[in-house]
Amino acid sequence: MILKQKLAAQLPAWRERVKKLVKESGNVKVGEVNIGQVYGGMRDVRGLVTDISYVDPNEGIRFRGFTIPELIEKLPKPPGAEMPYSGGLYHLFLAGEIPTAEEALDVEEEWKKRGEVPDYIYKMLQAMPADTHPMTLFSMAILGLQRESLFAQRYHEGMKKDEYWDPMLEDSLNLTAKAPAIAAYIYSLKYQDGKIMPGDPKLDWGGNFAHMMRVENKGYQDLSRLYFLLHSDHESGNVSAHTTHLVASALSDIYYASSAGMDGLAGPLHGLANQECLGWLLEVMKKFNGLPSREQLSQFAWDTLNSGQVIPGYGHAVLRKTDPRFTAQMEFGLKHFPDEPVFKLAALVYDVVPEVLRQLGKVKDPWPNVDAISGSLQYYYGVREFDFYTVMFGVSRLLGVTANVVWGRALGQPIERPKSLTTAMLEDAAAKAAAA
Ligand code: CMX
Repeated sequence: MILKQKLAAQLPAWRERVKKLVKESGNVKVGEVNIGQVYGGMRDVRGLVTDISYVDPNEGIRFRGFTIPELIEKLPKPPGAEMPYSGGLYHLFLAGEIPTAEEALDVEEEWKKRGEVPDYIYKMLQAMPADTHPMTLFSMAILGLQRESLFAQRYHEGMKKDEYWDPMLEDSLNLTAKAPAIAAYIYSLKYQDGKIMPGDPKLDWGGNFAHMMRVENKGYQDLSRLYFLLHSDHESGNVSAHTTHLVASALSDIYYASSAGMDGLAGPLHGLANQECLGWLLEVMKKFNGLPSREQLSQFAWDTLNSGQVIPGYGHAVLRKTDPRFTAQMEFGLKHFPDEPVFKLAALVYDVVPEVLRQLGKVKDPWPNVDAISGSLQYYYGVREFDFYTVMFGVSRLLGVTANVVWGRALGQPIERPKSLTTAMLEDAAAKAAAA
């Protein structure tokens, strides 16, 4: 496979680079940690490394140095499509460079070969109670595949540390290949007739997801490709990426690690915000029997805040400007269905809610994040069961977390184990600082 050869060719130089950095400059400080950060969710503590993406607080995400508009322009696209192959994005994540069409198709073809979901996974999902959350089913399906892990098998047989990345990449390709079919089946099981929709071998990974969801529409194929690009990676400190990295650092395989990552994604302050968000928009529509005025919407937002809830889809731990992932989706909606009422409401919320959050005084980022609008685009294409939305986020996020874990293994990253302190120790440190 081209991707594997490209990765293997880079590794010796990368390993040397990291070894030299740590050996010669291991004592150089890159930041300090204060008591506020220890008790405050480690915000802005510089303790992780990834070369796959970087989130600038004012600019937003860059994947391997490229902004979202640059990627949409430069990555190869299926014939006639507006949005790029996800296989090309995965190549970029892993090999570090924009692929040719041939290289993007190399990944797409691998995914096709590896995409069949074993029957026991379907049976396991069918056995669950009907009210099980789709994210629980998704995480279970990933964990259920663990018995297939080549990494686990080869580790037990004995392999050199330098080789770890290879079965990790194999596992990652096998898992990401199956993820769209698993997600579409969960949708069928929960909201359709429970039948397995076979994939279309003529379609790419993103387009095939749309097909397996039974939304036979070129617009939805492109939305799926865009969605999978936008949600894939957001550097390594977010809950899903960090959890996956942490679990994998114990040399747990990709199935254990990314299933745990998906459990973090299922939290309402993280990926589940996209389902909360559409729920909130629909509540507004219901209360005002359609689009509200600006004043009505502002009052509704205040009512939400006064009842102790957050405005889902707004705010971010790192970003301090409108999330470019929001902007890309907004542009897609404006181009394809500017007059759709729920989309129009999402746009109106963007006009009204930042000012409300600013007035609240404590929110560091009053701007929308990726989740503020994604549901309204799905809604337009008829995918309206919003507790499914985080599963699509999960399919996409697997691209980022698996690529990171492969690189983590390739560079020999060790088991992660930060140090804890007691509150009394922190009080002691505070008293000493005050006395000095
Ligand atoms: N609505 C109401 N209050 C908000 C808020 C929002 N959208 N965003 C932040 N705040 C509040 C926080 O709850 C916090 O209040 P307390 O001091 O009373 O606890 C205060 O403002 C300061 O928070 P912050 O430093 O600005 O934000 P954090 O880094 O702590 O949290 C996030 C970031 C995303 C969890 C938060 O903005 C939030 O809860 N947003 C709504 C949920 C959401 O959209 N999550 C999705 C994020 C993207 C993703 O991961 O998918």
